[in-house]
Amino acid sequence: MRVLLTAFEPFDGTGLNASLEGCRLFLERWGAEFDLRFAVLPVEYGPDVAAVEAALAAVAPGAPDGPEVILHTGQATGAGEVRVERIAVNVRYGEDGKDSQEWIDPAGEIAYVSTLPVDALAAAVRAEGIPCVVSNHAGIYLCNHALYHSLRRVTAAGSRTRVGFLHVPCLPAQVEQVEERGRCLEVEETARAIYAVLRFLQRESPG
Ligand code: PCA
Repeated sequence: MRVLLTAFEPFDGTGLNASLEGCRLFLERWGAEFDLRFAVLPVEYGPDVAAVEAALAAVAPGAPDGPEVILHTGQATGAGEVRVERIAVNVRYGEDGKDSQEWIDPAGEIAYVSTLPVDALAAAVRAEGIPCVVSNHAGIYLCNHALYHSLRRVTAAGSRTRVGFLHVPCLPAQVEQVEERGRCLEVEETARAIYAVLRFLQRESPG
């Protein structure tokens, strides 16, 4: 199964991003089981989707369908469980930071629904003993932005590429650095959650 997997750079001052650490461990242990390209996205509107585009161009140059799956991952600060995101909304923070909000694309669809089987994926992760829920809102920061972009892109292209997003809790090391965060997950659990999702999709993939 051809996969584009992405994580985000550290952005919260801890020097870590749980999605990046989880993806790295997943790649080390199980990456070879997939035809996979990995990209790290900047936490900045514009460069995030440019990095997605650059990775897609490299995944399957000339292959009209691109990867079979685009799985974005990101850190959900404060979450105590893995969240399989169902919906990307056409809203983002403004240029001046988190005090204002604007449309991602004033002419765009109000929202897109993930084309991954989110309920089945959450169950597959829970079956591994890892807390996991379906979430209907990825927020309006970069995680939602990347998911909105990729869903819009494959929809516009009429591509069969399936697109989704896994939001993962902070790592224990991050919680120690920033006390009020409270909840976290070991990196091993995050890596196994990513593996459970991709293995589930690989099993039901026609190829
Ligand atoms: N989490 C943020 C942005 C990058 C990341 O890992 C979010 O939830 O939008």
